[in-house]
Amino acid sequence: MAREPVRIFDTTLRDGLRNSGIVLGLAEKVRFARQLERLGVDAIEIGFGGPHEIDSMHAIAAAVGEPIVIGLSRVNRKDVDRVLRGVERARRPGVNVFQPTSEAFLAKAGTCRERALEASVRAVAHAKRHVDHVQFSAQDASRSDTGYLAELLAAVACAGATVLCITDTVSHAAPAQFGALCRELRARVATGEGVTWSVHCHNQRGLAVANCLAAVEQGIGQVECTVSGVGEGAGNTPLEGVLEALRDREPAQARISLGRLAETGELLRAISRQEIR
Ligand SMILES: [Mn+2]
Repeated sequence: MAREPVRIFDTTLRDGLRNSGIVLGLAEKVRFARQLERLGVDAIEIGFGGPHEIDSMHAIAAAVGEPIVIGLSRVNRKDVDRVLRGVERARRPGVNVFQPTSEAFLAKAGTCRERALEASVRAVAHAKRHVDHVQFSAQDASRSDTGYLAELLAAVACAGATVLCITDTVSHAAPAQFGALCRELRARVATGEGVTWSVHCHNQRGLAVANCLAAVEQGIGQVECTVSGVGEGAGNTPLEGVLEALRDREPAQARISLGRLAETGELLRAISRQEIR
């Protein structure tokens, strides 16, 4: 059976801008989103619906045609509604609902496993009433209890999530361990047809691309990344590195225009108000 091409989810305009020192104005964000579409990415995450973002989210959503346009949301209903408004002008809108799942992050968020599971299911079900494409991301998944993760991911899939994302938020994972986590979760969580698994890694230890490759080898179908790996600290998984690592899996790159890769990085450098490392 032919393998599906790995989907590329670009979060330069959301996670890439967060605490990275890079500032883009509205016109620059729209220009960059259009370039991502020309490049051929499958999904573009554009913001979290904050008050200073809503105008740019509307403008980007209206400017993009083919890629799924995604807003990031916490699990509370008010946030989901705000993000839904942010992406409402997109031809293919989507919501990415995230919930911390490790003990450390649950405690920091003042919640517990049971309440987090209930809130996640409610948020996914609510988003699903408005858009088809609903992703759920388990934040700090690589430091979370695997049994709890499996239970939570099964519950949100049942509530309508179409993408399940395993994250390495604090750059805790190493490739063998991360690949094993992906394998175990895929084995334990029964998902229906049409559910895609995704990974979102950070690069503090320089392992983001290696972790993503280990995940893809376990059948993960989507990788989240940023152009030039921009992001907080050492940044996110660099798009360029992912494409290089997946080069031998032919269909993975079929939709990405490699000729446009360098010009995409150059455009980001040109429109950023701060030098990119
Ligand atoms: Mn992140």
